[in-house]
Amino acid sequence: MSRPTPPVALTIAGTDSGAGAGVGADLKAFAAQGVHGTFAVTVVTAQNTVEVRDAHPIPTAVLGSQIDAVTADLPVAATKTGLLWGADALRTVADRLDRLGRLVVDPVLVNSKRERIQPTEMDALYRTLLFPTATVLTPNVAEAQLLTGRDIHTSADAATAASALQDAGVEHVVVTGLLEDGQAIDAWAGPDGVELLAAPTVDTRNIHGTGCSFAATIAARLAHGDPADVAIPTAKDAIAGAIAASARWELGAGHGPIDHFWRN
Ligand code: PXL
Repeated sequence: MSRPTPPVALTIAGTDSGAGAGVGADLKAFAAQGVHGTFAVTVVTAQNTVEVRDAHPIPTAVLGSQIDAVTADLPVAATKTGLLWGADALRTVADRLDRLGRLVVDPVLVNSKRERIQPTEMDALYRTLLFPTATVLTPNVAEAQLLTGRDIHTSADAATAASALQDAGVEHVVVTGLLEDGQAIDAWAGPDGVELLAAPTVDTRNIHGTGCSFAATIAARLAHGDPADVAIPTAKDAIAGAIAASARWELGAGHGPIDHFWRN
């Protein structure tokens, strides 16, 4: 029997050939929430659980035409942006904000070693072109440090940084990935103040793509029509469950993927 039409979400992100992070993770996160996932690729990476070997940027004209093709035909209710490769890719997205539905911006500025992988001019472009339209912003600790110029060591620092980033015109900012007292803490600044979302840390190497998946799950819930203050804690629980479920998986010699479908 045919089931109801699912909502549609779009991810604008890079690919990870190991399918731990990027577009592959986002599509799984969308599917786990019962959302039809679409995608526009910014950069193709040759990557596994251990390393990124190569990166081939997609011409911005082709990035734009992917977004145009999807949005011309499918009812995109929410979009997540991930790795945008260079200032022109960011401008290509910014030119199309009116067609993206509710927006989650995951500003990917550093690699897993916390080294910068995008030019510094991107920081200001994110702030002026994308943040004001975003419903939710999800920098990790390293990205929040770059975007605010403040050091983040404690959950209190993360909360301060999240509040500071609201000044760019975003309603909800979640600074992710702070480890403190055996808890994985996200500092969430919303319209009513700051809240800390905590989950027990899990002893596992399989954490590749957690940031991508968290942001994509928020976008999926927004596509369903959830308000952001429901979507954000729902996504935190979904990803905490996914990390716990894949803790003992043995996929690859490095940081393996998480179990998006742990509830299925
Ligand atoms: O998690 C950041 C990220 C985003 N996008 C792509 C990635 C990664 C990390 O590996 O590969 C494509």
